Amino acid sequence: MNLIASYTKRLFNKEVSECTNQELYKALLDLVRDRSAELKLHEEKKKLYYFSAEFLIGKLLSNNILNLGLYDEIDEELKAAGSSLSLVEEAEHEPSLGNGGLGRLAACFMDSLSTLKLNADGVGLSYHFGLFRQVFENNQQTTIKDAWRTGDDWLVASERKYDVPFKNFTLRSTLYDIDVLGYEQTTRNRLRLFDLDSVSEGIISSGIDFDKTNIKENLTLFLYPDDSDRNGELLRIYQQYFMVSNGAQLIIDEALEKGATIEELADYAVIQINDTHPALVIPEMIRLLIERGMDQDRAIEMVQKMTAFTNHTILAEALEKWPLHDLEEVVPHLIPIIKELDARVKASYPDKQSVHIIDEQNRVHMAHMSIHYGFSVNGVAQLHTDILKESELKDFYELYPERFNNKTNGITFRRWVMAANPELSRYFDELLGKEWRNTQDLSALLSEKTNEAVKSKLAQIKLDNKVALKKHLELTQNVTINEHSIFDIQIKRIHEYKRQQMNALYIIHKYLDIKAGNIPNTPITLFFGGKAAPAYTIAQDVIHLILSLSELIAKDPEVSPHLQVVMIENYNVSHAEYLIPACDISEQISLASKEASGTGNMKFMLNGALTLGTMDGANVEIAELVDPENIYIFGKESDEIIKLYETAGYVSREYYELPAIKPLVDFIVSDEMKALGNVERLDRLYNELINKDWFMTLIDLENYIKVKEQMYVDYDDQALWLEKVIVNISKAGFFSSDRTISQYNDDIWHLEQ
Ligand code: 26Q
Repeated sequence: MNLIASYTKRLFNKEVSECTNQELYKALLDLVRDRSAELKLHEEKKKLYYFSAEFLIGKLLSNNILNLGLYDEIDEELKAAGSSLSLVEEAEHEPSLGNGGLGRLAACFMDSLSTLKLNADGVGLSYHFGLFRQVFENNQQTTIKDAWRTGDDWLVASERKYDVPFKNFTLRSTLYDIDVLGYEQTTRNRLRLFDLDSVSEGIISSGIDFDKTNIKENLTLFLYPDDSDRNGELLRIYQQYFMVSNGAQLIIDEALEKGATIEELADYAVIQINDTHPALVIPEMIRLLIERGMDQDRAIEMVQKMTAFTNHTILAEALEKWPLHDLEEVVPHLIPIIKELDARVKASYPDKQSVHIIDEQNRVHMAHMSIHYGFSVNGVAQLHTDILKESELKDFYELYPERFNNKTNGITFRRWVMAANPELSRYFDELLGKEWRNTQDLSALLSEKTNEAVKSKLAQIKLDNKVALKKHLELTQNVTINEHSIFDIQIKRIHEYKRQQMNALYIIHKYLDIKAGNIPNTPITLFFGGKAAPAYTIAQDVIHLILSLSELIAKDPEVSPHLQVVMIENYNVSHAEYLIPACDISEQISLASKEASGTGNMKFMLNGALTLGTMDGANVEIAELVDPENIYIFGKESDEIIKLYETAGYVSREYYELPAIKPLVDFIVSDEMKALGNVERLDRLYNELINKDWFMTLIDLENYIKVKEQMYVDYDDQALWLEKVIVNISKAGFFSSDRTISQYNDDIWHLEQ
């Protein structure tokens, strides 16, 4: 009972009960650091270096306390002193070192790697501000910088420093480490984040604007937002090269320090590149090996044996292609190597332009380089990998069928149920015993499917989590929600392919329906959360539409008792931890073939929400596991969508003219919307939907409305609804990232266990 007291005494000369939450946070930070330092680093020969431009780790305090096995003890001590872990954690500032799914996946993987006792570090950048902070003003997104490095953070400066050569100057780095603890382990791994010594926060002018050309002072200031229109920004290349050159030097040094010779490097290191953002590690590592005396053929062969690539997208516009000219500007010393790599491909496949690294417009295809000069390529869900093999990367699959493999994504149960939903976790303990915490096997719950006591307990936990979310939103954004309503949630980056705009059109449908006198049996609260890339105009317009609808409905006394729309400001991991446990309906409504996997879908399922989704990404695997009666699937399937793209067969106007659809789309530019919204944004979105609609919002709209209405009706039969919930939870074990990481290790990395 006296764990924290010794720290508060030493730091503040106070009892635990006399401390502010900020002081308690500092005390616990020190306590966790001391305990972490007692955990050993791995000593096995081979190490995985997981290279990623993003690690969306979220707050670490309660996660680390949980992994140290101190959760209950500390929470009790805090509660006895009138506080709690979740209150103390309010004092921690979440690091925003990722955009969305890819970054969060990397964080879940780090947790699983440590838990599975695998020797593995993450390699990335220590951005000073990470992704922007989102603020709503006049129903629109504005962006400000997010200072997360408060001094009371988890970064620990190391002694390692490297020089990274660019065209006209050399920049120096410092390596910062963040410990990554596994669940109840005696060993730890680290996140290795490089920062630029000469960086200067003073060059930020206002908001998130800064001098883009001042590389010596800006390189690690910000994380790039996931722009949908890529305009070959040089700074992004500077960042990527800085990350991989530092990482490659670290790999070589660590191997040599263990007594390796440079010839043996591949026995000491395997590199996973998380999408193409770190792909320049291939030519950089080749360059460094040559510099250390290896001949070129051998260096290329060695790097090829060490490097594996994960693809996270099939959106053509998201595949990185850097103009050779830009690379010449930034890293001229890599150009001969990239040209050599390309020449070898062209010599082998002279007529197969689709697999060349440098194309006819002199652009360097990072994915192509990663596939030719790596030993493994994987997609992140079965459907995604199949599409890569059959269409996007078909020509590569024909050349190297043995390199292609699937690794369906997963999530760490430590954060996404044990820490985020402790009440549900304790109930699992009670029902199933504690073993699920190590195995993530919840299948024994299935036999409780018709147990009324279990159902009512699950309903009680859901209500408690709704109340917790209600309090959280009252505190953070001053809105009040109805905990007795259906919680229908869509939280993810704002992107046309994810189709938040389709959900918004549903809201219009429901609004008009209620206006016409059709009152829903149970009130409905629709939640949205997500940031839009600042350069992505249509995504901004979608946010504006949702916020305007939210205001319209809130101000309408006829409708507001039955329908509420809440857009979460600055959606991030911490908000997700409140939203997901409180959810009834998980919106996974991407246009089929476009969402590589999704991982939110898995988090919701685990926390007892039912999925409303298309046959896309990992939804397909969820549907296979739970059977059709326990999931709400709608919309066209991927084969048909892919065919429509090939034949340019989708004409949005044909759908717009349908009597059920036209009034909904027209409402966007109605007088009542224009009275409270920005006319330019509303007009633009309206025109986009009727004239282009590249991600086919209207094609699935009618079917979506129908299935969603059915879902609301089914919710009222709580006995049956809870049976479906139980089936979903009982099948969620497959989506543990421990399973995913075991598969990566068995098939790709082959680390000692
Ligand atoms: C690229 C170039 C320039 C600027 C930004 C970017 C950039 C940044 C981030 C491109 C893509 C991303 C992020 C992609 C991403 O999050 N993909 C998601 O990965 C998840 C984990 O595999 C999947 O579950 C999602 O389906 C996929 O969308």
